[in-house]
Amino acid sequence: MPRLSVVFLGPAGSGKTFLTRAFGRWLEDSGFSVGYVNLDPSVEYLPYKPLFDARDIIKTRDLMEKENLGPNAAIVNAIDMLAERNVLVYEAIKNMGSDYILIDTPGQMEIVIFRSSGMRLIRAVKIATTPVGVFLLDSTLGRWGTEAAVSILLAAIAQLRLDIPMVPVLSKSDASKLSGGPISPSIHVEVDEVLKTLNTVEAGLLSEMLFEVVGSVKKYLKSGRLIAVSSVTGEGLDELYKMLHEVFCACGDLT
Ligand SMILES: Nc1nc2c(ncn2[C@@H]2O[C@H](COP(=O)(O)OP(=O)(O)OP(=O)(O)O)[C@@H](O)[C@H]2O)c(=O)[nH]1
Ligand SMILES: [Mg+2]
Repeated sequence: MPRLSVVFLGPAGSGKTFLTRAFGRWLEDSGFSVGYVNLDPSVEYLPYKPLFDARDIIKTRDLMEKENLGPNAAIVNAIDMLAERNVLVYEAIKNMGSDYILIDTPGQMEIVIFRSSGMRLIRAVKIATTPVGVFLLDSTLGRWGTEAAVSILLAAIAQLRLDIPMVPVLSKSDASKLSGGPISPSIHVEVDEVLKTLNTVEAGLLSEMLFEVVGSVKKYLKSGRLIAVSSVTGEGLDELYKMLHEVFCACGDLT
């Protein structure tokens, strides 16, 4: 049976690390074993105990001090160094006996998505397991209209670059202030509903462009739903599990 892994991706501070922990706990409470992987060499505190930790290979802070680098140059160098040793990532993940492998990634998602070293790391994950990406978008920044449409687009770009199926997820649903918009705040919305709000609420060139672009890419997404989750209340974690399984099963030989 193929090994299943979930790769948490998204902009800085979108909630990747907390969701890795919250979803891991949800899986453990449901009787599954979970292997945690930290691919972020910059993180100071982790709320879970990783079986593989990028910081055992390189710490961004050490690079800053030893090489006199600024934070951005240091994180780029750290990911490059990690990618050079991606065989270690591959071996660690391959040897994990857990039911699920949850992979936390750096906040600077552009390094993972747009630089070859980030892509090399994800390739190592792909050789060792069958991954599905969870692309987080902070719902406190907006859960409908242009924000949600841009989120869907970002998830599609991540899918395109990394060549793994990507599930877009609105994080921090408990803290979302934008409830009661044209889409009632619910556990999930259909991508089509998001597109409708573009037309009715936010007329203009940006909405028009998003309507057309998202309308075109939505058929390539692995899910027509955009679900909302909270790592604080646990809202939506069961829905996330169901959605991941739909995607795993859609991948073909996983049942
Ligand atoms: N209210 C609320 N806050 C959250 C939730 N998830 C994360 N946070 C908060 O958001 C902040 C960032 O969360 P992280 O999980 O560290 O985000 P991240 O994407 O891993 O951050 P980087 O790795 O630094 O990019 C923290 O202060 C958390 O307390 C959530 O579900 N609800
Ligand atoms: Mg993090």
